[in-house]
Amino acid sequence: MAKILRLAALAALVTVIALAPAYANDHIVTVDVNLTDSRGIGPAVGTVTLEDTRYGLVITPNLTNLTPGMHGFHVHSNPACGIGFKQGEPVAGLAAGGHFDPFETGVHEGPYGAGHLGDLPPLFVAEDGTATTPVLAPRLETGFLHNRSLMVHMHGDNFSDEPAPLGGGGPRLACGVIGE
Ligand SMILES: [Cu+2]
Ligand SMILES: [Zn+2]
Repeated sequence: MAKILRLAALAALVTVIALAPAYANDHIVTVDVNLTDSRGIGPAVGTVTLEDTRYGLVITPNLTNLTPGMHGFHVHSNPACGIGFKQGEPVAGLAAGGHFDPFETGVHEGPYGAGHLGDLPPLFVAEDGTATTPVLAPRLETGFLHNRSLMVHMHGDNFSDEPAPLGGGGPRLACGVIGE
């Protein structure tokens, strides 16, 4: 009897080990990121990986050549990073559209709020211009994100539309299209 129980426990353990890595590995998406300015898409600055976990989407940057400090970081609606035009003038990254908002909330409340689903925790860039600190977006998963884009803004993000709209991130600094 004890032997059967031990075998059953072993079988359960083997099953858990076999399934766990499959869940993680099947849901990793790598995004190539480039600088963006009013002339269009600029030099490559690295990659960001998106990974589903039981806690939500883990977003891990491996970026260089950014300006130090905190940067607004969001999923935007369109799979594009080029310029758009506002009052006849070219604007960096405008082709990406607005913050990903499938439920049409129209409000910027950050990753823990009830507004834009694409609101992420800010991206931290070290003094040497690299970003390697992962962030967690608890409401997101990779299945929602195909054919969207990932955007890094020039300034930070206060998770509010006040005093500045969309967290105050301002100009679009770097961007990557989220593919398969
Ligand atoms: Cu944004
Ligand atoms: Zn937003």
